Amino acid sequence: MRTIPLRSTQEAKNKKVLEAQKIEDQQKIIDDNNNKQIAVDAEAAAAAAAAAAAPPPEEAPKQYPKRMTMLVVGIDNSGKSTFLKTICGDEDPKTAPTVGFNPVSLNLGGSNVSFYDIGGGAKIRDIWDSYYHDVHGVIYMVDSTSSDMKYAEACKVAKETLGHSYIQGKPLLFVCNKIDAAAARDVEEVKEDINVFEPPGGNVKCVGLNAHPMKTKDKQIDERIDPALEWLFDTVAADFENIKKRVESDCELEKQKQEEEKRIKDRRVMRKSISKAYGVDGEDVEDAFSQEDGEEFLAQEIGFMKAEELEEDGKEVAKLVGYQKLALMMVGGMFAPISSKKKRYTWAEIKSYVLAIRGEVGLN
Ligand SMILES: Nc1nc2c(ncn2[C@@H]2O[C@H](COP(=O)(O)OP(=O)(O)OP(=O)(O)O)[C@@H](O)[C@H]2O)c(=O)[nH]1
Ligand SMILES: [Mg+2]
Repeated sequence: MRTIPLRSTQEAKNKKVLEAQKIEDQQKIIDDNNNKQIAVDAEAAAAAAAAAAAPPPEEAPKQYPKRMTMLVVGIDNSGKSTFLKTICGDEDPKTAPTVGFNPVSLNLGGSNVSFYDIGGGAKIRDIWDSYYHDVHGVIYMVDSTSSDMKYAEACKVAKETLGHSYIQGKPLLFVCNKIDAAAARDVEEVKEDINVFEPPGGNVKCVGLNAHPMKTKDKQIDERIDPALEWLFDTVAADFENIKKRVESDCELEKQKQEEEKRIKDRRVMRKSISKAYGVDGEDVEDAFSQEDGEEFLAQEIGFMKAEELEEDGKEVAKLVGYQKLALMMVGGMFAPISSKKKRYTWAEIKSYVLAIRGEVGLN
């Protein structure tokens, strides 16, 4: 795996200049000494030479949070998977359109960065927002060479995504990819079209680059990639405690939202099942047991061997759902959920829930 140097290119160049200067200085001292013909102690000279030959002291590695998670989005063909393959060391990445979600992991010494690579095809975009709450930073990628039609689509989707409440305010690396291709739009133009503001010292950075190493002039990894990534990691790390708290509260919000969606869906299914038991609300009668079979089925659903073991309240609920198979499974799941994390309902609670749904379909 390729190691990201985590030092900006300019800093790396400065370091090289300093190292060259150091060697030159050491050489000058040796020459001066020779010229003056000073008697040099052999042992001291050997020590000096060894010190001169020793590599410069290593820079202390950066301390990043143990785990950081980055979302990588943008519509199809923007180059997300290529970018991730490149930063993982693939010199000639080959990709196919990503179907769904593909996690990519990068090791930075003591910390691990997970990238969520999500397919950008129109049919997959529905799943994007189920990942937003969970990430500390975002890489948004646009193909700067796309046709006008595709570009308009890219701008519309980018505005929606970057305006999402789980995304807004998180460190954002905005990438205009394929920037050296002849048909590439200018970074400033793309920024303006998508309303991306890059305040100095803020947590938004825009960069034009080539994600594919074979598309750069020298067929090497684009030297704009590492500093851009380093900026993102640094920016997330600098405000990590706050971002982490935000992710935790967004995760809680998301959990509540999903539970609410599940409640609504379950209610809809229960309504349909009860309707199927009685042939109401536009449904045909389907999967309705006899009283005897229905009670036995519900008893087994909640772990009893025989129907007689079922409480009277349970039998009443079975009757109220018209002994319909799916409805019996659902009320059984409410009374005796398989998962210990799920709420257990009493027969009285289940009965009032079923009565309310019967009311909705005109059965009371
Ligand atoms: N010219 C050029 N082509 C690139 C560059 N980066 C990626 N590509 C090409 O763009 C195409 C799409 O790249 P992918 O990485 O698969 O795009 P994606 O964003 O992951 O697409 P989906 O998974 O469908 O969302 C591929 O043919 C890549 O080789 C680049 O820097 N320059
Ligand atoms: Mg992809």
